[in-house]
Amino acid sequence: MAKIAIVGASGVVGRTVLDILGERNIEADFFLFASKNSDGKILYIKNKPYEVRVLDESIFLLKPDFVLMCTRENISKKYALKLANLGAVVIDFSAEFRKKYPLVVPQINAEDIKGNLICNPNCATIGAVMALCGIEKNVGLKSVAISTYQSLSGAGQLALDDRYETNPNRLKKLDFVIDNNLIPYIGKIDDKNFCVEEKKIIYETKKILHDKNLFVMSQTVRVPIDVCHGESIFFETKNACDIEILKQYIVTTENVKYVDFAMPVFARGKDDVLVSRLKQFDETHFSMFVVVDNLRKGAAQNGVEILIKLLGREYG
Ligand code: 2RA
Repeated sequence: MAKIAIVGASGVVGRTVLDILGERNIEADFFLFASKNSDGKILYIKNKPYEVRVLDESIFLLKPDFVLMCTRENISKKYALKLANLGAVVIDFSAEFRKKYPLVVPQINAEDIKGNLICNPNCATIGAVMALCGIEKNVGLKSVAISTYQSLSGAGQLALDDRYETNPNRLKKLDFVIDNNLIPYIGKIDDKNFCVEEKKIIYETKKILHDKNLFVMSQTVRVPIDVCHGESIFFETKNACDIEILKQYIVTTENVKYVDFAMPVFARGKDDVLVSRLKQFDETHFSMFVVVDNLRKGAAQNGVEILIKLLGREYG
């Protein structure tokens, strides 16, 4: 049986990974790691208890076959490559290695799963590429403008803790009060006025869709909801297309559903990316509204789906 380590197991994404491993009935020897704060905590995979260990050099002695690194850049930087060099196949959720290593959404580019370090894309990117993939494959895309409405869980538990805080001095994670507010950037803003999240979406969309020439624009916004990112996507196709046919192309991607109104209340806790309100402006210009559960398909589920592909290859 495979030895699988889950690093960052007690965080919001890590806990969702444990839920999905259980839902998908993955059988393996699991080892859970997290920071000192979670030392000794008991977490469950399909009702089976596991004690959380402190992440330190001992993980290298464990020699896991697979590692799900549900961690931020600083931790991934310290552990991911070393684990990969020791023979583990690492699925890394941080942005640290996304430019140099395969960046995979299994429903789109499973063929890119190669080597010992595979990157899980940014949550908002995953929602967008899932909705765009069928269009890109069938009619081609010229340009895409992605405006996001991103939930607090995308920034972790501390941002969720800020949900109802009205005193700016008591905020744990966010720069501004989010209660009754919108924050029009996510991550640091550079000297050209692009924030980190916008740059991730622009770069990753082209890489996953294998289209260097695709023109991608992005504006990202944090909104006061707990889970699920909304994305308003305007796009120009290479070839003229009828709106009803386009709708059929969109749902050719597995786990993409077309609904009347894509909303967090319908997407939360579900496997599917929801697409709605497809509109046609002229022969080649369209828009749609997309919602993805950022903790599931936007993070944990995508990582577990990469793992399932790898397990099939090694143990199938
Ligand atoms: C966010 N997408 O929502 C980012 C991080 N995963 O903050």
